[in-house]
Amino acid sequence: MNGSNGAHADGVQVITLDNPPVNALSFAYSASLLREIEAAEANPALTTVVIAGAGGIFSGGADVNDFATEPTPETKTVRDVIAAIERGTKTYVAAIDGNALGGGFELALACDYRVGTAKAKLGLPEIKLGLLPGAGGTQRLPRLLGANDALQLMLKGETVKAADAKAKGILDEVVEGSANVVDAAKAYAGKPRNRIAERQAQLGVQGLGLFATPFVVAQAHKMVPPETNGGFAAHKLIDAVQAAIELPFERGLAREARLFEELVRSAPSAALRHVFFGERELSKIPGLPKTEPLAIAKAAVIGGGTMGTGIAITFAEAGIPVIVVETKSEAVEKARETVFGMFKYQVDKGRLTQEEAWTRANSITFEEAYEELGDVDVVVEAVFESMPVKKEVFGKLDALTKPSCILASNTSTLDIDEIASATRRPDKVLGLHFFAPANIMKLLEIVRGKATSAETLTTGIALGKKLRKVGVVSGNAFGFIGNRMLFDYEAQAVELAEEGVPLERIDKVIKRDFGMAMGPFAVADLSGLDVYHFISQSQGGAPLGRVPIIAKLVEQGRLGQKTMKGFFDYDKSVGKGREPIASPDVAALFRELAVAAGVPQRADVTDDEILARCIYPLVNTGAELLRTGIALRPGDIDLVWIYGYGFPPHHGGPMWYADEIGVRNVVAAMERFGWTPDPLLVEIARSGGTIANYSKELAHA
Ligand code: T1G
Repeated sequence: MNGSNGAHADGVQVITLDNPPVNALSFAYSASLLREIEAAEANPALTTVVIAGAGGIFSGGADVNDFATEPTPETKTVRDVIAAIERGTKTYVAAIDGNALGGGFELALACDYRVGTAKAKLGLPEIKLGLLPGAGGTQRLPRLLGANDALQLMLKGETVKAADAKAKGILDEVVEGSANVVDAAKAYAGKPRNRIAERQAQLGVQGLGLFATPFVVAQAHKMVPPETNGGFAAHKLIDAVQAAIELPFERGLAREARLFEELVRSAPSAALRHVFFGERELSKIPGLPKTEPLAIAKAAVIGGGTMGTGIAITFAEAGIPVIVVETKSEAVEKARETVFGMFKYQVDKGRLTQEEAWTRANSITFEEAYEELGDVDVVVEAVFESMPVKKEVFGKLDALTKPSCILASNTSTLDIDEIASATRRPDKVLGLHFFAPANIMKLLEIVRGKATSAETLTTGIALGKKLRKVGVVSGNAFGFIGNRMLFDYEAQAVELAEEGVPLERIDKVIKRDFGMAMGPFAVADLSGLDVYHFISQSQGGAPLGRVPIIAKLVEQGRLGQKTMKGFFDYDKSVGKGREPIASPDVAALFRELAVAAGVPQRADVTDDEILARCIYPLVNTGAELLRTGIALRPGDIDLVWIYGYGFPPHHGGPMWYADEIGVRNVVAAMERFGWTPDPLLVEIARSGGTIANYSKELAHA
């Protein structure tokens, strides 16, 4: 815990933040750091204190684990360390190598000077945790950058690289090499104190431009989502910056602290912290023997359609050369055009330089023959969703790729074990289920078959990270995790429409009121109603819902966005053809089929019932996936739905949301709807527990 290793000869003490893995400024570590600052302040031989970070990182900020505990009046936090610096008499210099985030950046902001290496990255990402910078960041950063720039940086939670930080005046100097940054910092020894607050405080509020208030604050409140729909922290952060503009420094700090306390106790922040830790749990697979992942130097994708080209681009953007195989020359050309078109779009949008796009595009080659795959390390198959077709492809791959090559299928619903049976290497087979568009969507379902080896699964997880995906391990069952839940969710939306609830009202409740990225009918139109119909047929022909609405719509050619009409109509002049428009014809067809099937028409369905009947199927099916071991943890299920289907992260995902509502209440609602709650939910409701805690007990069972 001791971070000081100070040589005092030149009146300079170096204090090194050393609390692996990210030098988090936990309550305990802050207390230790405070003692070191106080000792330095008491040492008359010192003029300067340099604060550096060990392990190639300055600090990842306050310890997020601590927010689950109630601090006592004796608890020391990073705020106390910063207050000691603020009232200190020494000159403080931050020597920053690597990340300085959250409280780490705030600690640096309290110093008089900041020196960084070229790898320094500074940011206040608290908004992503449903928080605001609670250690003076909302008061010091506006005094350094001006209110507007500071707000933008904090509301986006983005990091600033060294060169930009120097240009903005956040860093006083950028040096090459981590060893030099401490020496460079020492060179500021004896320079006058230059605390941002002091400097600006003398200027009073005019220093920040009082005129800024009406524009900056009012405008900012308009730019962020409503407090009840993902914007709670953003509005409080804006309030804190308003205090920086209008109040003296000390009072601004007090207001920031009050707003922080309100946020750290809030449901959205608890949900977002659950997402933060859930993402870091994903690669921890209980019972998986520890093995090294295989090196993936070269890849191949079979199939150059929308998914195949998107997957190829994903590999190229991760710096892995990739071959796209299509068996017909015209399909090869189409795939090539798609890929180059995508990179050109990125350049036009300014997301890539011409050179970056060129490098990436050139790392993708196109072939008609499997014979070119002799030296690839992984193949992702992305051909038509038909088992015979897939088994033929895997048989060929098995014959033509090197023995160590991993064979993955991008199938969204088919049986990985059956696909693997077409090869002599089932231990090397797994599912890598990308979500469309594959180069944009972050979710990747990593599906383990019965024979998938630990090495193969470990490699799949490592590859997911390399491809910058949120990789969730799933067992091998119909629909894996996401789509298995999606069908039950869609079925309930259809049943509500059968009872006479307008489709556009259902989508409004789910999208605009609850916060899903899209409503259930818009999602179905995006995926394609023919896809739903095909999957229903492959599962024995039962319709989604109680009437064959999808079969009828497919018959009428209403396939969704791709035909400009599905559940909704679409018009290229409205929202680039992606804005759903209610269709009286579809409403009439629903009524006709529902009345013929004897489905009672209701005029008393409330928005609350719509929400519950659409979201609770996710909870019920999620519980089944947990109970049957298809999903490892409730957090995994939550991340699938946040990253794959746009579930509002400030509700933490469907399983977290069920805990927010209370499992007893969810089960009672299910029984009112006439559903059969999953036994796991009934067990949790009976015991008065939570899904989150149950899974922890399960993990330790
Ligand atoms: N608190 C607690 N644990 C943390 C942590 C943190 N701030 N940051 C990382 N970890 C753990 C993480 O759970 C994982 O644990 C391990 O470190 C490696 O993380 C008062 C209120 C720093 C860029 O939001 O962005 O300061 O799984 O896999 O990819 O105003 O971690 O090994 O057991 O992510 O190298 C604000 C969050 C806090 C930064 C490193 N700070 N962290 O990325 O490693 S609130 C943040 C990150 C605050 C103040 C406010 C990244 C990273 P395990 P990792 P990485």
